[in-house]
Amino acid sequence: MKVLESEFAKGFIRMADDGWQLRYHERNGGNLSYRIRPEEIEEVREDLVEGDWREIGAVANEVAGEYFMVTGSGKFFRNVILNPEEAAGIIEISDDGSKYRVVWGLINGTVPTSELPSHLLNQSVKKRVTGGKNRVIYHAHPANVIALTFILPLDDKVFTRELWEMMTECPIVFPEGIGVVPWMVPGGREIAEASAKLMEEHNAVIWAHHGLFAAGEDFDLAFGLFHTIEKSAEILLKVMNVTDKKRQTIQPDDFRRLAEAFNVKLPEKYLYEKK
Ligand code: 2HA
Ligand code: ZN
Repeated sequence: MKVLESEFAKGFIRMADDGWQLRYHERNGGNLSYRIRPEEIEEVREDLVEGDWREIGAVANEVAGEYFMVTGSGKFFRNVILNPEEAAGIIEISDDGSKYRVVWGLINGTVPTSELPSHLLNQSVKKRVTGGKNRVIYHAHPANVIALTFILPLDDKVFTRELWEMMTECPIVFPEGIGVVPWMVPGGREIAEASAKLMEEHNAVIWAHHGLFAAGEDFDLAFGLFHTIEKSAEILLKVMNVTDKKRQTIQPDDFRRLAEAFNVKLPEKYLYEKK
């Protein structure tokens, strides 16, 4: 089968286009990776080639030998649906986790996303902590989340609690909370390692004054998490636009009752009493 006939490629392209439609991707902003199942790669084997091995810039040995569909560096998300073979591609990771080679797409000299180290380190951590279930890592520049990084303290506990309060479903969608990385230079190993460390505990990590990373078992879950967090940030900004004091909100004991009713674990560190 051709790569573009496969369900995973169709899901990847649809998610990229959804992100563009929802205004998460100005210009070439954002990037997406999907860890391909062995049976999915076998289905498209006839369509693959073997490029030259190149350095990743970080060691991702927990995903050694795996195949990923990734977006291309400098490519615009709005073009993924029109020209997926140039805006995206499939890479194979070497057996020592330090190199990759292109096996499909990324044509006309395109290279994988500039955030490849972050994607592969996050993919490594999430693969391990989910027992292999997590497959998608998604990064984009959602306006409301970014705006909050100028207003709230850059603290996991504050971001998680404030975003939980904005919609009752939030703590059910991200009970493990949201990690926050202070401003750092993007594209390298340092920010990749800082993010991956937070991904041990969270499925979403905010990069201050830059954007958001979300992880998920499939495209729906990763995109749904990203979308929920950005919508919650939008509500919080709407409230803040009107007042700096909420008349009423969801209280710590309400969250505890919610956790019981929906059978989720909400860490107590997020349920502090506010002054
Ligand atoms: O432009 O989002 O973080 C791609 C990016 C870099
Ligand atoms: Zn970015």
